[in-house]
Amino acid sequence: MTSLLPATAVAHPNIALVKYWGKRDEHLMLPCADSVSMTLDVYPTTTTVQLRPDATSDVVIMDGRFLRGESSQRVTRFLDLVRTQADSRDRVLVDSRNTAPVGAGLASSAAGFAALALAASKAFQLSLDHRALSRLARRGSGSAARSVFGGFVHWHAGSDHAPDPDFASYAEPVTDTRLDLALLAVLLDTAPKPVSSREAMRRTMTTSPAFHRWLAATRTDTALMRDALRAGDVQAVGEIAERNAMGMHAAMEAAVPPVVYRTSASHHVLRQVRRLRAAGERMWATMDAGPNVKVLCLPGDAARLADQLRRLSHRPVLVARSGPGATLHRGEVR
Ligand code: 2P0
Repeated sequence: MTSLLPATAVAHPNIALVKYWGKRDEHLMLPCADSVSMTLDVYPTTTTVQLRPDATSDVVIMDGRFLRGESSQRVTRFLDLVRTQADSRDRVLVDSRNTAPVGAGLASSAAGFAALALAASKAFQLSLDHRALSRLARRGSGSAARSVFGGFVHWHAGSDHAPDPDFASYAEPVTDTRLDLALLAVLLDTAPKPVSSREAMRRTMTTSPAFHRWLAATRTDTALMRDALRAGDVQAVGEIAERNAMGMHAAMEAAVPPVVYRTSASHHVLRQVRRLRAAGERMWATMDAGPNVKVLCLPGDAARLADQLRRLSHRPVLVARSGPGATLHRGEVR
């Protein structure tokens, strides 16, 4: 029996300190390696799911517009997973609102699918624990598995030798750390990505001679990152995060044809980060599937370093802190 009450959930984007890049199973969305992230306190996505038992198709509204084509089908395929688990054929109305500005590089599918997984599972009255919710969110977008939780999060790749590889790949919070980090995002470019991250991952895996070396390093980096978080060692966390991200971009750029997200403006900011660090500042860079440079630092240094980066880049710099996991509240579909 399903409820007709709408369910509303809120989730935040996350930034990976050890990156997820490459799937070993595209259908089940199983990553090649573990990753470690920090959920942010900025730009929540709020998603409401309302069952429409008499309808013949799902309706998806994103930021006030009807979603069509492949984006809408991706949501429907995800909802089919929820329907299968709930043993229901009910169609739904999804109303999702993002708060990230276009091009911030933080309007990720992670917050979107984490919020959708929570709202949809509640609307269909599935009782999922957090781990099961992260498995479900993963099926929408890999990194969404991590946005189910707040603070630092470890997404386990699981193993193909596990009895159920889908079951073995879930995220969980990192509880053995007291480290508090800030993230500065230098917003360099608002143009759409030249290549979607899904296609870029595929191309990197299949054509980049540097991919397997990066993947082997990433497996080590996850263990080292967990140690560094446990020790509260900001320098080790920063160094691992920076080299892991730069190695990921080097691997992408060695793909055929190359996947190039770093622009001359990105390289300019990366050089400034290295220069300031050489002058004694504790700051480390990371980048995702776009040109924006994100900088990890201690919260007490964040405002000052953000000012320096604004002055040096002439671009807006966003300051984020550690944020909460996905949460639920009942609401009305507007
Ligand atoms: C990450 N990124 O770990 C990496 C680093 C971007 C660069 O997760 O295909 O949108 O939906 O699983 O999660 C972006 O990839 O990709 C991502 P899909 P997703 O944050």
